[in-house]
Amino acid sequence: MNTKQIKLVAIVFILGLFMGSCKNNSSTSKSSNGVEEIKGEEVAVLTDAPNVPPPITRDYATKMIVNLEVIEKEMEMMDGVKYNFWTFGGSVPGKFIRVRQGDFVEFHLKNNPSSKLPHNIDLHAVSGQGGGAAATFTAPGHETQFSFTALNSGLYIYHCATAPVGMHIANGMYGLILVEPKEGLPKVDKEFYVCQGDFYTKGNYGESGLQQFNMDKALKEQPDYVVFNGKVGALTGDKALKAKVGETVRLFVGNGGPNLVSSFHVIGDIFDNVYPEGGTTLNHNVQTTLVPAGGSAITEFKCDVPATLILVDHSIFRTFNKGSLGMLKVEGNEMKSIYSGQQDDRIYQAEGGAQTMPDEPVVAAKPLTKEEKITQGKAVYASTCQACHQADGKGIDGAFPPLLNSDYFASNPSLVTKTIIHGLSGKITVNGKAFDGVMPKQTLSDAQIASVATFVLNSFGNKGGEVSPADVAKQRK
Ligand code: HEC
Ligand SMILES: [Cu+2]
Repeated sequence: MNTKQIKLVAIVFILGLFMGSCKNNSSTSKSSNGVEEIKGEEVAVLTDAPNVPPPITRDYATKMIVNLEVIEKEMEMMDGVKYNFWTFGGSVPGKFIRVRQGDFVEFHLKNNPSSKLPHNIDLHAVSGQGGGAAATFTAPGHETQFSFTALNSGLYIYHCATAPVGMHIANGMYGLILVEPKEGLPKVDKEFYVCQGDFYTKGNYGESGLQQFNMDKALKEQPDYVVFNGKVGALTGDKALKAKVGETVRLFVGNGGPNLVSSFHVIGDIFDNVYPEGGTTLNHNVQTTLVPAGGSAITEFKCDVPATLILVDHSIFRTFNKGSLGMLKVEGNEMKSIYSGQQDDRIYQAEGGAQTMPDEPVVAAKPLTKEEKITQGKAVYASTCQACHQADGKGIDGAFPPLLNSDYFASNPSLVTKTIIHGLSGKITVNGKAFDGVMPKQTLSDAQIASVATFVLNSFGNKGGEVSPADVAKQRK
């Protein structure tokens, strides 16, 4: 062969390779712009938090029909505190949507006829104008439709983007959409949906009744409430998440904002895996992961030992004073080699005596009814007393006496307020069991003490009774 012939053979060979690769492409059913061929159609299963739709097992792209309804409705922000929420699907956060990468999503946004305002939706999973916002501007009693291909896998926030955008988000208009990668996510035993949000009300944290949105506090980014899944206590007590020792748990964590960035942390375990910001990168052995406003994270961990794991925003005043506290109860056999439990406890009193909390300004307020006191008292109990006396009032043997059916104050209810005001130490006997601990005096306002005492007297099987702020003031002397 001469050089001309060699060149010709080479060109033919390269052309052949090129055409072969084109053939390959068409045989995996991809069109020229990388969009997969769509087979069949499905109506997407949507779930309310903390539930997540089942994993997708399809190995092909389909047409996914999503029906989402906006509903404006009054719900509780905390026991006894009402708020007019605007929702995607009737709860906060909005319904969880799960599709597969490559799916062609036909999105229907409905706005319930009872709504007062128009709404729309911006899905961060959408490549297109406003994430769908412009196409879905929906008046009350209307339905709009648009479609998109889920090009990128990941965990995405969606939210309302109708002006004033901040206010629509602040009223609860956000949720998560998961675009599963084509090969799916690794299998785990439990999946949960947890979404943080900050709320701004006319009254301060815990002030009962129907609370209005407060634009001033929203502009200053000073929320009264920071909560998981739309309510203080949405994930505590009998609503706590549950898992068993040895199980693997995946949390789809979102942050609707509107303002705060979350330092998401689970007290009592370590994230084995984190997909930071809901993307594809995999990080390991993480204690606290940042979840931006309008962003997400996927965290995974194995439940190694029985414990009540506490989900928090580690900007910790938010957790103990504004509501961002959830629980995951892990049940099963103890593994003393991993975690021993307490091995010793003795009295240690540093110089200066019992610990106290800094003074808190006393807020003048109208007198509360007994029911209102019990409601407010329950909140004070949860943030102040529960850590020691436990949610069920049973206390902890040998350390914290029970308030449940306590015979210590049964014949003298004023001992409850006295104990809270002045603290208590030395040997006491409660329901036949001896205690010799120290209860620090609680620096609460007269009104707060009256409420929490009334709550204790009327809860945990105790005999009832009522305490007024004036009674507390008298006892302080
Ligand atoms: C830091 C832990 C701690 C906190 C917080 C705490 N207590 Fe106590 N409490 C104790 C201990 C310890 C005792 C027993 C003291 C002793 O042995 O003399 C006690 C005793 C009591 C008693 C009398 C004994 C009984 O069981 O009837 C009452 C009533 C009581 N606490 C109510 C409260 C209330 C209400 C709050 C919240 C406002 C509260 N405590 C917060 C640790 C705590
Ligand atoms: Cu809206």
